[in-house]
Amino acid sequence: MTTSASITKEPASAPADEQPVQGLLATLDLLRVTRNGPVLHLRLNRPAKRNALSDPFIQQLHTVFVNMPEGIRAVMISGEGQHFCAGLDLSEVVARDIDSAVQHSRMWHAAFDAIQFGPVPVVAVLHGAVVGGGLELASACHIRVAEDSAYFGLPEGQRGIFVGGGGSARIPRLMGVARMTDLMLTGRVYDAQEGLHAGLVQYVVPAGNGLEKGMALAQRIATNAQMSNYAVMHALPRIADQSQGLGLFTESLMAAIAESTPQAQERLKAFLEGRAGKVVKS
Ligand code: 1HE
Repeated sequence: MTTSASITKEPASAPADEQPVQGLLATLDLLRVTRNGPVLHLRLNRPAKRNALSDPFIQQLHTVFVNMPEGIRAVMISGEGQHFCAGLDLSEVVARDIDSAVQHSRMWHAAFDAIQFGPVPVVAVLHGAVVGGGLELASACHIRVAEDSAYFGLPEGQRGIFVGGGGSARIPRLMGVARMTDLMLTGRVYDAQEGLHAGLVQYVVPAGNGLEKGMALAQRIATNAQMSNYAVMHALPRIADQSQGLGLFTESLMAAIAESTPQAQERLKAFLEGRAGKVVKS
């Protein structure tokens, strides 16, 4: 189902250039959803519980990515309160049987797959605790911006459980199996700079600057040709999982599709006619 989210009057608490959405996405109580032109901003909105991810929370995240409003070209996810996300809502885990535990994990997989392999690129803005399922959520996004207050951990080991939200598949692809093993076995916690060096995040900014940086990146991403963004989101990680021979073949097909779109043709012509920007180091 597609719900078009049109613009309504801005609430006092929203930044001046962000507008609330209407329709289905406005009914979600665990997410506050606003838009700034082509960028949808999702705030995890359960600060009293440190944005711990309950079942309804995961379902609401899923709902957004399968009901992306018309005209949205990028998403930014951030967390309300002192922390990005405390991970799985531990109060829901007690006394779950094996069947429902498997189904529960598969529900997280479906939601986070809808983020990673969804319609548009997603920028996560991270601050405070980014732990357990919170790190799994961040790892399903495409760009991660950490404020220097951010810290990363996988306390599943301490809680007697294992990752179940796709972390074992996604996090080693960012930081490597050895580093993830260290976090899980020893309870080690990385600060923002360590997260940057390990490959968990692409940017670190001073506390309080994350939303501005994240929005600037999302707005920039939103200007790309849609098929280029699609190729980066959908083809690149799959090619990385393929053998070199299969990867090169997939790349050729994806490249041919991307360059034959009208958007690509127009952009290539614009450069050749001196109407497009050059590549410069900012
Ligand atoms: C929670 C949760 C939660 C807070 N589930 N309720 N995740 C963890 O093991 C992390 C557990 N949380 C913490 O270590 C800390 O809460 C924080 C470092 C994130 C934040 O500390 P702080 O001092 O700011 O907050 P707080 O006082 O610990 O928590 C405030 C409230 O949030 C409190 O509830 P209250 O009713 O007493 O006010 C906490 O109980 C509640 N809360 N975190 C439930 N996680 C798909 S598999 C994924 C597996 C995992 O994610 S395992 C990792 C789980």
